[in-house]
Amino acid sequence: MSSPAAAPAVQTARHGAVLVATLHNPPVNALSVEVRRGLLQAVEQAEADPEVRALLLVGAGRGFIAGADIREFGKPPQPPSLPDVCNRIEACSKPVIAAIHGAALGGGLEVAMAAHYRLAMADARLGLPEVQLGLIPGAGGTQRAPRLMGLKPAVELMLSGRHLGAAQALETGLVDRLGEGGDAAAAGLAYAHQLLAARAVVRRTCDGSLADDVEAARATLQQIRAETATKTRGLFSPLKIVEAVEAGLDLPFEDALRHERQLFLQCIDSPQRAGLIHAFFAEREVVKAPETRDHAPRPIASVGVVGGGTMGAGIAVAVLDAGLPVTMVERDAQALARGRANVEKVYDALVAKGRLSAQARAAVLARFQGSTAYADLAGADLVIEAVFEDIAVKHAVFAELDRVCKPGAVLATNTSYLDIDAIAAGVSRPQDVIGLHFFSPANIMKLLEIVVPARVSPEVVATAFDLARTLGKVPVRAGVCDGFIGNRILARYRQAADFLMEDGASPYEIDEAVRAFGYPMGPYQVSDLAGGDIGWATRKRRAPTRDPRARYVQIPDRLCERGWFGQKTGRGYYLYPQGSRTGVPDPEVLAIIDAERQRAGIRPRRFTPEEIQRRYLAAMVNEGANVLREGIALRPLDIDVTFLHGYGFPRFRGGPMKYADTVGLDRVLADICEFAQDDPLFWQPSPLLVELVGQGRNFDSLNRL
Ligand code: 3H9
Repeated sequence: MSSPAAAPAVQTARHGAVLVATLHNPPVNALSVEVRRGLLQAVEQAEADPEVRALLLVGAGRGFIAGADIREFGKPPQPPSLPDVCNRIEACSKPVIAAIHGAALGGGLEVAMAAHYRLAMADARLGLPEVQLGLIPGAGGTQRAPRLMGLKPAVELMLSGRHLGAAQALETGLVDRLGEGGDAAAAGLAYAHQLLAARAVVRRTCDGSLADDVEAARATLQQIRAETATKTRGLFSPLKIVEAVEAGLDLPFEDALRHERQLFLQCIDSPQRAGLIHAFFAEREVVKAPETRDHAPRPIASVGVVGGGTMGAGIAVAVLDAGLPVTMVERDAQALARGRANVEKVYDALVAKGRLSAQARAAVLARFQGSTAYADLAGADLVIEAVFEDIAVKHAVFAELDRVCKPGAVLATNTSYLDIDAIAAGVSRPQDVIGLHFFSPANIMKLLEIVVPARVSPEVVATAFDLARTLGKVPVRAGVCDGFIGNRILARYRQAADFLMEDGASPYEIDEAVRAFGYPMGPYQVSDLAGGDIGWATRKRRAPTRDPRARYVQIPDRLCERGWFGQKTGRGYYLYPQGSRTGVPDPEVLAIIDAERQRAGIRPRRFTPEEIQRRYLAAMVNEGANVLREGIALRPLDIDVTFLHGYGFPRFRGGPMKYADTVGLDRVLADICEFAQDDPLFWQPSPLLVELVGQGRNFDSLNRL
């Protein structure tokens, strides 16, 4: 069977003296090789046709151009390159006009900046977000943006990666005018005809100057470089952006472009680029769970929340923020008043900071209702339970929900550890029961583990993914086990950290090594922030089922027994003098650790930061492999996204499984085997890891379902 020839990616049509070149490369008009070729041909066609006096570039569909085709990075480059295309557009002897609607990002904005005139529609979003992918603008953006907007705003745009709206783009000089109506082609055509009528000349961005006062510009860049080095510690591409712009101060335009290209290629080769682009695609893959393909979600127009503690209130706020009504149920009037206060506190803080008007606060809270009667949840389409983590308490809540909720209502639990299959087994409608594991603070943290018990209907799973989209969360599908994906893996690497601590590294050295890897905080700082009592409760719960042969570090218990739970009690692993939020090392903690080492008969030894990182990550990756093998996570990328959005894993490393691929699975396995010499029970290599190494495969080979 022969397939019909693909429609050209750039289609041209004459409208009087204007040649309109329309990009057709759904979904986002990325600059694939066909689009690049099509753009070049359009310029040549405009040059060659004596009837054509101007060329108009527009995008079909949702937007202008979302940038280079990210899927091409890392593959052999195919001509023409984007810089060549942009230079050819700029060199065109007839005026070229870009009419922008929707996204004009990265290479898309670079195409527009190479055109001679730019018009933005009301919905336009313009930006140079390459930095978020570990790149710099590589098709003249570092040279043309400063010429249009001024040096400092252009560098700020490139370093932040943020998008500008149409009005802001006009204000900064990035575009020349705003288009009327909703049709970019029509508005662009009207503008082109006006320009022709006014005998507008070819106006090349490259002819402008990068900075009027070169020395002042150099000083500005020097200051930006210093600030960037501190702010983006460990990141490769931000300083390359500054370098590319600075080169433009001294070099002719063409040479500056060549320099920009070299820096761009250095970024392309960096593992950070690979990690960040992996994160970009992984975030878009996680939403495509199998159940979402064939099953329509149930409509969710009202939500109930059981429990008004930190989690319940945070979930209520997340739902209110998405524009839905919430009914909160608590066991008595006092608890309900606390729950309501927890919700109001969030909005009061926003009003105090000037981020929300008193009127908007009132409008949000008008959608919030409190009750002490389960019967008030009878109309809810979805109820999320966020009560105390105790299976008997959960069973009691679900029995009530089973009694009062309407048929077809989704019954969700926010448990972090408990067996959701058991919770589902306790009700008459297990097909409606699912886990929605929010992370604290639930209105801020993006991650939502969607925990899928055995008997839930696929439609309910699809509903959970749809809810995540409504709430602006990043959903990850997880299976039922103790801790699901995130907390189960966390428990393992926290143990590895505790072993390191008992064996000789101080908590401060461990935190520092973990920060040096790219985390914002180390595990002991996190423990102090979250409250040591949480982990203590978990350890007590697990004590009866703990393998008696397994090594158990008692240092955290010693701290908890003293009531040192972290920031909220003024001390934990660190001291927090006078309510300060940044801790200082505590000699008494070090003394407790010493005493524990003696009690356990351990002669402390030194660990380098690199040794600490190797053990910490090997424990994470090994448990990740087990989670995959057991089907708790669908793909390695689901684990990556979980850790990027819920556990502070450095984004530029792509996630733990991507990181393991970068290091090489054989090396990770060799580390685990080495560590197993001291503790073979803890460091049992995951059979999946062994299998992959044996087959010469990596985790990424499991990402394609
Ligand atoms: C660059 O331009 C380098 C140059 O300076 C120099 C070159 C020499 N390529 O996000 P969505 C896919 S670097 C390929 O869900 P939205 C995406 O994977 C680039 N594919 O939609 C998804 O696929 P699927 C600088 C891309 O409406 C589908 O499109 N540009 C690209 O929520 C829909 O995407 C950027 O960094 C791409 N460039 O958001 C912009 N972009 O359906 C990156 C998207 O199979 N893109 N896809 O899962 C975005 O920020 C958002 O996609 C956008 C739309 C805001 C455009």
